[in-house]
Amino acid sequence: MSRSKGPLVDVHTHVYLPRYAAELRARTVAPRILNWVNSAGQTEERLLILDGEPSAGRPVGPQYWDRDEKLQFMRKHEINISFVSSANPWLDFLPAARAHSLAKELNNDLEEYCSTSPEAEGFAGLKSLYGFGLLPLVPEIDIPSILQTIDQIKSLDHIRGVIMGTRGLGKGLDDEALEPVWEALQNANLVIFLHPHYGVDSKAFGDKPNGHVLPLALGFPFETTISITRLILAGVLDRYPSLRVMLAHSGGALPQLSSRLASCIDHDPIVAKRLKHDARFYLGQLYYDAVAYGPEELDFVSEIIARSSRYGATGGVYEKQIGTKRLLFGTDHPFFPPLKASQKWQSVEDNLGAIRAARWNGLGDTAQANVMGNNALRLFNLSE
Ligand code: 5CU
Repeated sequence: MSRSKGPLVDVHTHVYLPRYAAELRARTVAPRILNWVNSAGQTEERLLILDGEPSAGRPVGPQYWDRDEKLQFMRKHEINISFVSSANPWLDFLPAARAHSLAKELNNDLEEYCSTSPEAEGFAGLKSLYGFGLLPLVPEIDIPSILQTIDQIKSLDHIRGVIMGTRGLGKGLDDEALEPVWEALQNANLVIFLHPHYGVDSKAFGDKPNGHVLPLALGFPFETTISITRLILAGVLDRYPSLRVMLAHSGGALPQLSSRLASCIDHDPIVAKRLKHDARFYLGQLYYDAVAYGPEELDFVSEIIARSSRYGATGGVYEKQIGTKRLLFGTDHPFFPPLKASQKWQSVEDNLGAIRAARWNGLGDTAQANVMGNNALRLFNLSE
Protein backbone atom coordinates (compact mmCIF):
# COMPACT_ATOMS: atom_id res chain seq x y z
CA MET A 1 0.00 0.00 0.00
CA SER A 2 1.36 3.43 -0.79
CA ARG A 3 1.36 6.13 1.82
CA SER A 4 0.43 9.78 1.98
CA LYS A 5 3.34 12.24 2.11
CA GLY A 6 5.04 12.99 5.39
CA PRO A 7 6.76 10.91 8.05
CA LEU A 8 5.50 7.60 9.37
CA VAL A 9 6.17 7.52 13.12
CA ASP A 10 5.37 4.55 15.36
CA VAL A 11 4.59 5.53 18.96
CA HIS A 12 3.55 2.06 20.17
CA THR A 13 6.37 -0.42 19.65
CA HIS A 14 8.03 -2.51 22.34
CA VAL A 15 11.31 -4.08 23.31
CA TYR A 16 12.63 -6.38 26.01
CA LEU A 17 16.13 -4.97 26.26
CA PRO A 18 18.80 -7.69 26.62
CA ARG A 19 19.31 -6.81 30.29
CA TYR A 20 15.57 -7.19 30.94
CA ALA A 21 15.41 -10.49 29.01
CA ALA A 22 18.28 -11.74 31.20
CA GLU A 23 16.28 -10.77 34.30
CA LEU A 24 13.29 -12.77 32.97
CA ARG A 25 15.51 -15.77 32.15
CA ALA A 26 16.80 -15.86 35.72
CA ARG A 27 13.28 -16.26 37.14
CA THR A 28 11.47 -19.46 38.01
CA VAL A 29 7.98 -17.96 38.24
CA ALA A 30 6.09 -15.70 35.82
CA PRO A 31 6.94 -13.29 34.38
CA ARG A 32 9.75 -15.33 32.93
CA ILE A 33 11.50 -16.64 29.84
CA LEU A 34 11.95 -20.40 29.95
CA ASN A 35 13.46 -23.13 27.82
CA TRP A 36 10.88 -25.40 26.25
CA VAL A 37 11.37 -28.63 24.33
CA ASN A 38 9.01 -28.53 21.35
CA SER A 39 7.33 -31.48 19.59
CA ALA A 40 10.35 -31.85 17.27
CA GLY A 41 12.58 -32.28 20.32
CA GLN A 42 14.25 -28.89 19.87
CA THR A 43 14.73 -26.49 22.74
CA GLU A 44 13.26 -23.03 22.22
CA GLU A 45 12.71 -20.03 24.45
CA ARG A 46 9.16 -19.19 25.51
CA LEU A 47 7.73 -16.11 27.16
CA LEU A 48 5.28 -16.38 30.03
CA ILE A 49 3.86 -13.01 31.06
CA LEU A 50 0.08 -12.95 31.07
CA ASP A 51 -2.14 -14.20 33.84
CA GLY A 52 -3.65 -17.59 32.99
CA GLU A 53 -1.35 -18.26 30.02
CA PRO A 54 -0.78 -21.90 29.10
CA SER A 55 2.28 -23.05 31.08
CA ALA A 56 4.46 -23.02 27.97
CA GLY A 57 3.69 -19.36 27.20
CA ARG A 58 4.49 -18.38 23.63
CA PRO A 59 7.60 -18.34 21.43
CA VAL A 60 9.98 -15.47 22.03
CA GLY A 61 13.10 -14.58 20.05
CA PRO A 62 15.31 -11.81 18.74
CA GLN A 63 12.35 -9.79 17.47
CA TYR A 64 11.80 -8.93 21.16
CA TRP A 65 15.33 -7.63 21.89
CA ASP A 66 17.50 -7.31 18.79
CA ARG A 67 17.69 -3.73 17.51
CA ASP A 68 18.46 -4.87 13.96
CA GLU A 69 15.16 -6.75 13.90
CA LYS A 70 13.34 -3.59 14.98
CA LEU A 71 15.05 -1.57 12.24
CA GLN A 72 14.31 -4.26 9.67
CA PHE A 73 10.65 -4.26 10.68
CA MET A 74 10.62 -0.46 10.34
CA ARG A 75 12.14 -0.62 6.85
CA LYS A 76 9.65 -3.29 5.79
CA HIS A 77 6.76 -1.00 6.76
CA GLU A 78 8.44 2.28 5.71
CA ILE A 79 8.41 3.57 9.27
CA ASN A 80 10.79 6.53 9.58
CA ILE A 81 10.94 6.90 13.36
CA SER A 82 9.89 4.68 16.28
CA PHE A 83 9.35 5.60 19.92
CA VAL A 84 10.28 2.35 21.61
CA SER A 85 9.02 1.35 25.04
CA SER A 86 9.77 -1.59 27.31
CA ALA A 87 7.00 -4.18 27.10
CA ASN A 88 4.87 -5.20 30.05
CA PRO A 89 5.09 -6.05 32.91
CA TRP A 90 7.99 -3.60 33.24
CA LEU A 91 9.40 -3.61 36.78
CA ASP A 92 6.12 -4.37 38.53
CA PHE A 93 7.22 -7.74 39.94
CA LEU A 94 10.50 -6.59 41.52
CA PRO A 95 11.35 -5.52 45.06
CA ALA A 96 11.83 -1.76 45.38
CA ALA A 97 15.63 -1.63 45.49
CA ARG A 98 16.00 -3.87 42.42
CA ALA A 99 13.28 -1.95 40.54
CA HIS A 100 15.15 1.30 41.20
CA SER A 101 18.57 0.04 40.11
CA LEU A 102 17.21 -1.80 37.06
CA ALA A 103 15.16 1.24 35.96
CA LYS A 104 18.34 3.29 35.95
CA GLU A 105 20.30 0.66 34.01
CA LEU A 106 17.53 0.06 31.48
CA ASN A 107 17.04 3.78 30.88
CA ASN A 108 20.75 4.09 30.10
CA ASP A 109 20.53 1.02 27.85
CA LEU A 110 17.59 2.50 25.97
CA GLU A 111 19.37 5.82 25.52
CA GLU A 112 22.29 3.94 23.99
CA TYR A 113 19.91 1.84 21.81
CA CYS A 114 18.34 5.05 20.45
CA SER A 115 21.29 7.44 20.31
CA THR A 116 23.39 5.01 18.27
CA SER A 117 20.56 4.22 15.83
CA PRO A 118 20.85 5.32 12.20
CA GLU A 119 19.61 8.73 11.12
CA ALA A 120 15.92 8.63 10.15
CA GLU A 121 15.73 8.34 6.39
CA GLY A 122 14.74 11.71 4.90
CA PHE A 123 14.86 13.49 8.27
CA ALA A 124 18.27 15.05 8.67
CA GLY A 125 19.30 15.47 12.27
CA LEU A 126 16.73 12.98 13.60
CA LYS A 127 17.46 9.44 14.74
CA SER A 128 15.32 6.50 13.70
CA LEU A 129 14.81 5.51 17.33
CA TYR A 130 13.65 7.40 20.42
CA GLY A 131 12.25 5.93 23.58
CA PHE A 132 10.07 5.90 26.67
CA GLY A 133 11.92 5.28 29.92
CA LEU A 134 10.91 3.26 32.96
CA LEU A 135 10.09 4.42 36.48
CA PRO A 136 10.42 2.15 39.53
CA LEU A 137 6.69 2.23 40.26
CA VAL A 138 6.35 -0.56 42.79
CA PRO A 139 4.97 -0.85 46.35
CA GLU A 140 7.46 0.12 49.09
CA ILE A 141 9.51 2.41 46.83
CA ASP A 142 10.31 5.81 48.29
CA ILE A 143 9.15 8.78 46.24
CA PRO A 144 12.65 10.37 46.05
CA SER A 145 13.84 7.27 44.12
CA ILE A 146 11.11 7.85 41.54
CA LEU A 147 11.91 11.56 41.32
CA GLN A 148 15.61 10.73 40.90
CA THR A 149 14.70 8.45 37.97
CA ILE A 150 12.63 11.23 36.39
CA ASP A 151 15.70 13.48 36.68
CA GLN A 152 17.82 10.78 35.05
CA ILE A 153 15.34 10.43 32.15
CA LYS A 154 15.24 14.20 31.70
CA SER A 155 18.99 14.13 31.15
CA LEU A 156 18.78 11.46 28.40
CA ASP A 157 18.30 13.22 25.10
CA HIS A 158 16.59 10.41 23.19
CA ILE A 159 14.16 9.41 25.93
CA ARG A 160 11.07 11.55 25.50
CA GLY A 161 8.62 10.03 27.95
CA VAL A 162 7.88 7.16 30.32
CA ILE A 163 5.79 4.05 29.83
CA MET A 164 3.55 3.39 32.82
CA GLY A 165 1.33 0.50 33.85
CA THR A 166 -1.95 0.98 35.66
CA ARG A 167 -1.02 -0.04 39.20
CA GLY A 168 1.10 2.91 40.30
CA LEU A 169 2.58 2.02 43.68
CA GLY A 170 0.11 -0.83 44.03
CA LYS A 171 -3.01 1.25 44.68
CA GLY A 172 -3.65 2.57 41.17
CA LEU A 173 -3.15 5.96 39.59
CA ASP A 174 -5.52 7.82 41.92
CA ASP A 175 -3.14 7.29 44.86
CA GLU A 176 -2.31 10.63 46.55
CA ALA A 177 1.24 9.38 47.09
CA LEU A 178 1.79 9.86 43.33
CA GLU A 179 1.18 13.63 43.52
CA PRO A 180 4.90 14.57 43.41
CA VAL A 181 5.38 12.17 40.51
CA TRP A 182 2.69 13.89 38.38
CA GLU A 183 4.18 17.25 39.27
CA ALA A 184 7.69 16.16 38.29
CA LEU A 185 6.51 14.55 35.03
CA GLN A 186 4.60 17.69 34.11
CA ASN A 187 7.59 19.91 34.90
CA ALA A 188 9.90 17.63 32.91
CA ASN A 189 7.48 17.77 29.94
CA LEU A 190 7.72 13.98 29.60
CA VAL A 191 4.91 12.12 27.82
CA ILE A 192 3.29 9.35 29.89
CA PHE A 193 2.38 6.32 27.78
CA LEU A 194 -0.32 4.54 29.81
CA HIS A 195 -0.37 0.85 28.93
CA PRO A 196 -2.20 -2.17 30.34
CA HIS A 197 -0.86 -5.51 31.51
CA TYR A 198 -3.26 -7.14 33.98
CA GLY A 199 -6.58 -6.99 32.13
CA VAL A 200 -9.69 -7.55 34.24
CA ASP A 201 -10.73 -10.45 36.47
CA SER A 202 -10.25 -13.45 34.18
CA LYS A 203 -13.21 -15.25 35.79
CA ALA A 204 -15.36 -12.99 33.61
CA PHE A 205 -13.96 -14.74 30.55
CA GLY A 206 -15.20 -18.23 31.46
CA ASP A 207 -13.31 -21.41 30.78
CA LYS A 208 -13.69 -21.98 27.04
CA PRO A 209 -10.35 -22.13 25.21
CA ASN A 210 -10.21 -18.74 23.49
CA GLY A 211 -6.45 -18.32 23.53
CA HIS A 212 -5.36 -14.75 24.28
CA VAL A 213 -8.37 -13.20 22.53
CA LEU A 214 -10.47 -12.07 25.50
CA PRO A 215 -7.65 -10.71 27.71
CA LEU A 216 -6.08 -8.82 24.81
CA ALA A 217 -9.16 -7.60 22.95
CA LEU A 218 -11.22 -6.73 26.03
CA GLY A 219 -9.18 -7.11 29.23
CA PHE A 220 -6.34 -4.80 28.16
CA PRO A 221 -8.54 -1.90 26.96
CA PHE A 222 -10.88 -2.13 29.97
CA GLU A 223 -7.88 -2.02 32.32
CA THR A 224 -6.72 1.20 30.64
CA THR A 225 -10.25 2.61 30.73
CA ILE A 226 -10.61 2.04 34.46
CA SER A 227 -7.16 3.36 35.25
CA ILE A 228 -7.45 6.65 33.32
CA THR A 229 -10.97 7.17 34.64
CA ARG A 230 -9.70 6.86 38.21
CA LEU A 231 -6.96 9.36 37.44
CA ILE A 232 -9.54 11.81 36.05
CA LEU A 233 -11.88 11.30 39.03
CA ALA A 234 -8.99 12.01 41.41
CA GLY A 235 -8.64 15.46 39.81
CA VAL A 236 -5.09 14.80 38.55
CA LEU A 237 -5.81 16.46 35.19
CA ASP A 238 -7.27 19.50 36.99
CA ARG A 239 -4.17 19.91 39.13
CA TYR A 240 -1.71 19.13 36.30
CA PRO A 241 -3.37 20.46 33.16
CA SER A 242 -0.13 20.29 31.16
CA LEU A 243 0.48 16.63 31.96
CA ARG A 244 0.73 14.80 28.64
CA VAL A 245 -0.81 11.33 28.82
CA MET A 246 -1.06 9.05 25.78
CA LEU A 247 -3.47 6.11 26.07
CA ALA A 248 -2.76 2.70 24.56
CA HIS A 249 -5.26 1.11 22.17
CA SER A 250 -7.02 4.39 21.39
CA GLY A 251 -8.18 4.89 24.96
CA GLY A 252 -9.99 1.56 25.28
CA ALA A 253 -13.66 2.09 26.08
CA LEU A 254 -13.30 5.61 27.51
CA PRO A 255 -14.45 7.44 24.34
CA GLN A 256 -17.57 5.26 24.08
CA LEU A 257 -18.41 5.62 27.78
CA SER A 258 -17.53 9.27 28.37
CA SER A 259 -21.08 10.68 28.33
CA ARG A 260 -22.24 7.91 30.64
CA LEU A 261 -19.29 8.75 32.90
CA ALA A 262 -20.29 12.44 32.85
CA SER A 263 -23.86 11.56 33.76
CA CYS A 264 -22.83 9.21 36.57
CA ILE A 265 -20.63 11.96 38.00
CA ASP A 266 -23.46 14.51 37.80
CA HIS A 267 -25.77 12.18 39.68
CA ASP A 268 -23.39 11.14 42.41
CA PRO A 269 -23.40 13.25 45.59
CA ILE A 270 -19.82 12.23 46.45
CA VAL A 271 -18.29 13.26 43.12
CA ALA A 272 -20.69 15.77 41.57
CA LYS A 273 -18.77 18.90 42.58
CA ARG A 274 -15.28 17.48 42.71
CA LEU A 275 -14.00 18.15 39.19
CA LYS A 276 -13.44 21.50 37.51
CA HIS A 277 -14.98 20.34 34.22
CA ASP A 278 -17.54 18.02 32.70
CA ALA A 279 -15.88 14.58 32.31
CA ARG A 280 -16.04 14.89 28.47
CA PHE A 281 -13.67 17.85 28.62
CA TYR A 282 -10.77 15.71 29.83
CA LEU A 283 -10.83 13.52 26.72
CA GLY A 284 -9.48 16.51 24.81
CA GLN A 285 -6.55 16.78 27.21
CA LEU A 286 -5.34 13.27 26.40
CA TYR A 287 -3.49 11.68 23.46
CA TYR A 288 -4.42 8.32 21.94
CA ASP A 289 -2.51 5.84 19.87
CA ALA A 290 -4.29 4.88 16.64
CA VAL A 291 -4.04 1.16 17.34
CA ALA A 292 -7.77 0.61 16.76
CA TYR A 293 -7.65 -1.47 13.54
CA GLY A 294 -10.70 0.16 11.90
CA PRO A 295 -11.48 3.51 10.23
CA GLU A 296 -14.88 3.86 11.90
CA GLU A 297 -13.30 3.50 15.34
CA LEU A 298 -10.69 6.16 14.51
CA ASP A 299 -13.38 8.55 13.25
CA PHE A 300 -15.38 7.94 16.40
CA VAL A 301 -12.46 8.59 18.76
CA SER A 302 -11.45 11.66 16.76
CA GLU A 303 -15.01 13.04 16.97
CA ILE A 304 -15.16 12.42 20.72
CA ILE A 305 -11.86 14.25 21.21
CA ALA A 306 -13.12 17.13 19.07
CA ARG A 307 -16.33 17.21 21.10
CA SER A 308 -14.33 17.98 24.22
CA SER A 309 -14.01 21.53 22.87
CA ARG A 310 -17.73 22.04 23.52
CA TYR A 311 -16.99 21.49 27.21
CA GLY A 312 -14.54 24.32 27.55
CA ALA A 313 -11.27 23.43 25.81
CA THR A 314 -11.80 26.32 23.37
CA GLY A 315 -14.37 28.30 25.26
CA GLY A 316 -17.18 26.16 23.89
CA VAL A 317 -16.38 26.67 20.19
CA TYR A 318 -16.40 23.32 18.37
CA GLU A 319 -12.92 22.65 16.95
CA LYS A 320 -13.15 19.73 14.57
CA GLN A 321 -9.42 19.42 13.94
CA ILE A 322 -8.55 18.76 17.60
CA GLY A 323 -9.41 15.08 17.24
CA THR A 324 -7.02 14.61 14.36
CA LYS A 325 -4.19 16.20 16.33
CA ARG A 326 -4.29 13.79 19.25
CA LEU A 327 -4.23 10.40 17.54
CA LEU A 328 -0.88 8.80 16.67
CA PHE A 329 0.02 5.77 14.55
CA GLY A 330 1.35 2.68 16.36
CA THR A 331 2.11 -0.97 15.59
CA ASP A 332 2.42 -2.86 18.92
CA HIS A 333 5.47 -4.64 17.41
CA PRO A 334 6.71 -7.29 18.21
CA PHE A 335 3.28 -8.44 19.41
CA PHE A 336 0.70 -9.59 16.86
CA PRO A 337 3.07 -11.13 14.30
CA PRO A 338 1.35 -12.72 11.29
CA LEU A 339 0.41 -16.37 11.86
CA LYS A 340 1.51 -17.27 8.31
CA ALA A 341 4.75 -16.05 6.73
CA SER A 342 3.99 -12.81 4.90
CA GLN A 343 5.86 -9.84 3.55
CA LYS A 344 4.08 -7.23 5.69
CA TRP A 345 2.40 -7.65 9.05
CA GLN A 346 -1.42 -7.74 8.80
CA SER A 347 -1.75 -5.91 12.12
CA VAL A 348 0.31 -3.00 10.76
CA GLU A 349 -1.45 -2.97 7.40
CA ASP A 350 -4.82 -2.90 9.18
CA ASN A 351 -3.85 0.11 11.28
CA LEU A 352 -2.37 1.98 8.31
CA GLY A 353 -5.39 1.11 6.17
CA ALA A 354 -7.69 2.42 8.90
CA ILE A 355 -5.87 5.77 9.01
CA ARG A 356 -6.13 6.03 5.22
CA ALA A 357 -9.79 5.07 5.06
CA ALA A 358 -11.03 7.22 7.96
CA ARG A 359 -13.06 10.31 7.01
CA TRP A 360 -11.34 12.52 9.58
CA ASN A 361 -14.15 14.98 9.82
CA GLY A 362 -13.53 16.09 6.23
CA LEU A 363 -9.96 17.17 7.00
CA GLY A 364 -8.47 14.74 4.47
CA ASP A 365 -4.75 14.55 3.77
CA THR A 366 -3.67 16.94 6.52
CA ALA A 367 -5.41 14.82 9.15
CA GLN A 368 -3.94 11.63 7.74
CA ALA A 369 -0.43 13.08 7.74
CA ASN A 370 -0.94 14.29 11.30
CA VAL A 371 -1.95 10.86 12.56
CA MET A 372 0.70 9.03 10.51
CA GLY A 373 3.55 11.07 11.96
CA ASN A 374 3.29 14.85 12.30
CA ASN A 375 1.42 14.64 15.61
CA ALA A 376 4.19 12.46 17.05
CA LEU A 377 6.95 14.81 15.91
CA ARG A 378 5.13 17.69 17.62
CA LEU A 379 4.24 15.78 20.78
CA PHE A 380 7.82 14.65 21.31
CA ASN A 381 9.31 18.03 20.42
CA LEU A 382 11.03 16.87 17.23
CA SER A 383 9.32 19.54 15.11
CA GLU A 384 7.53 22.89 15.48
O1 5CU B 1 0.14 -10.22 23.10
C1 5CU B 1 0.41 -9.76 24.20
O2 5CU B 1 0.48 -10.39 25.22
C2 5CU B 1 0.68 -8.33 24.30
C3 5CU B 1 1.35 -7.83 25.43
O3 5CU B 1 1.65 -8.51 26.36
N1 5CU B 1 1.66 -6.55 25.44
C4 5CU B 1 1.34 -5.74 24.43
O4 5CU B 1 1.67 -4.58 24.43
N2 5CU B 1 0.66 -6.23 23.40
C5 5CU B 1 0.32 -7.51 23.32
